[in-house]
Amino acid sequence: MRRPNILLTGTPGVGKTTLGKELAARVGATYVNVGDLAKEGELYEGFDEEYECPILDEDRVIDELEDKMNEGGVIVDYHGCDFFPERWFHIVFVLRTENSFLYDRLESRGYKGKKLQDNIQCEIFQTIYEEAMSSYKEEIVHQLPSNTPEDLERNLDQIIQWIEQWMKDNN
Ligand code: DAT
Repeated sequence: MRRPNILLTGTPGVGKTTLGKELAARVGATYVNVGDLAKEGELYEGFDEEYECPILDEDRVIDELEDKMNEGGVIVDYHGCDFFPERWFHIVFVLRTENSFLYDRLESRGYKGKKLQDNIQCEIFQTIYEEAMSSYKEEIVHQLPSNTPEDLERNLDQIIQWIEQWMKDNN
């Protein structure tokens, strides 16, 4: 049985992990958090002093995931999207959160100063949405509002419906 691969992307704090884990649990898919994967395998190539974070070794991340992606049924969660092979994903969701909500979420995660401001700006300038639109076919890229628990439920319902339709059409 063929199953689709889904990319969940967007600015840190928009709710990718929350949605991805719940979605995977409900449909029995494999959830992959690229940040955690990199941490576990130390898939880094240096440290970014300005952003105070390690630099992802994108090639090694791709090598690590390739077999799993070919099997299908994988939900990938990452705050960037331009380095994955385009062929991996059948649909791309860019989660979007209003500033006031995002600010509170990032602050309670301990972000402050430049890191907090940069992430808020990333959302205001819809940086990740534009990255997704230029990295994948526009018709497979969808924005999802991710402000409230009601949004989360609606997003889950919509994605599950889409998966069921995809499975019917492709098996
Ligand atoms: P990300 O994986 O994009 O960094 P997350 O899933 O860790 O984001 O969520 C960040 C915080 O926001 C976390 O405390 C859960 C909360 N959250 C996520 N989605 C939400 C939603 N739709 N409504 C309210 N809070 C949400």
